Amino acid sequence: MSAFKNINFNKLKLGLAKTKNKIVTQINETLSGKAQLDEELLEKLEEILLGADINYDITEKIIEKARISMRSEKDRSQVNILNIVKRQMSEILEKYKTEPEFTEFKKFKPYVILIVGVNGVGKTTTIGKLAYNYKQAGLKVVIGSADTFRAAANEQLDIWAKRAEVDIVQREKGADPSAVAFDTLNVAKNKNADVVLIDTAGRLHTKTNLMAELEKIKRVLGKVIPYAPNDVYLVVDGNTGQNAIVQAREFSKYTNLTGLIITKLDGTAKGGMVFSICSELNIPIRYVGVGEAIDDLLTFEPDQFVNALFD
Ligand SMILES: Nc1nc2c(ncn2[C@@H]2O[C@H](COP(=O)(O)OP(=O)(O)OP(=O)(O)O)[C@@H](O)[C@H]2O)c(=O)[nH]1
Ligand SMILES: [Mg+2]
Repeated sequence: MSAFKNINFNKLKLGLAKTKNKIVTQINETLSGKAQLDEELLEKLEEILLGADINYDITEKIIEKARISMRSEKDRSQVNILNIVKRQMSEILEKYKTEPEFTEFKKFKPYVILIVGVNGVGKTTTIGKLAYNYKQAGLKVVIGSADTFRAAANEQLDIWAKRAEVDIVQREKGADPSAVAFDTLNVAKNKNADVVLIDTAGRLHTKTNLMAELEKIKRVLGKVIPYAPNDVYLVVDGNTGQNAIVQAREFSKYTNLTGLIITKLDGTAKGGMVFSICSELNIPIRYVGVGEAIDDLLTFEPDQFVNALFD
């Protein structure tokens, strides 16, 4: 759920350039010169889709649909084949179409979002970007720095808070992350804040003690504000491809994930993983990161995403 929409088609298109190149350009090259769709072409299509980190099931679905229309449709032209693929890809993302919006968000003051994920995926950067967007939407934001593990974590988040012009709550390195979460909610209540964003240390989903720490942070948030957190977003790195699904499943065992944020799509040709995630997980993708700048976080819109790939 969100109180802002950051939609920028051109930015998305640019951000997806590598993935687009991998999928669409290859498809176009394969199709060009071929007057008609045949089995050989279908096999090539299959290879391309699998190579772009689109999982086997989805690839098969797309190919099967293409095969059916190859038999039934008169129009076997390149444009039509591309349209079939595009339609299939849109359908996969379709289930994310409905999103409860602003009114829900406004019921909670503050609205509390906990950000989790493995090391280096872009959690802190994403918090900076989210804070900026919420602030731009006219909301009062407080960030909590519950990454007390990494030496430079406080400084890094502090820089983002200054950029976004929002308040931040920190403690010394080595402090209990739950204590920071506790402080942050109290500060937010006192300041009558609208949104709280809590950063956490990167943790490997295989380390049970670190995962248990997340449960504790969540528990403590609920002690200060019974409904908190409203959202727990898992940040995954677009470069990890299908491994993001493993991460999501592991984190889900410890905490109820309400959304995914996929970062660094600008640096990868594996953007096809978005389709795999949609088909394999029941967790909606909320935002995608397409760069390191403060306005490089975009609201995930299924139609836009497919259009940006094929535009
Ligand atoms: N190109 C690109 N880089 C990104 C994006 N999001 C984050 N990064 C970069 O990824 C690197 C790691 O980002 P952080 O925000 O520090 O990641 P983190 O998850 O907080 O890392 P830990 O706290 O150490 O677990 C930084 O260099 C960011 O600039 C993105 O959408 N695109
Ligand atoms: Mg961090």
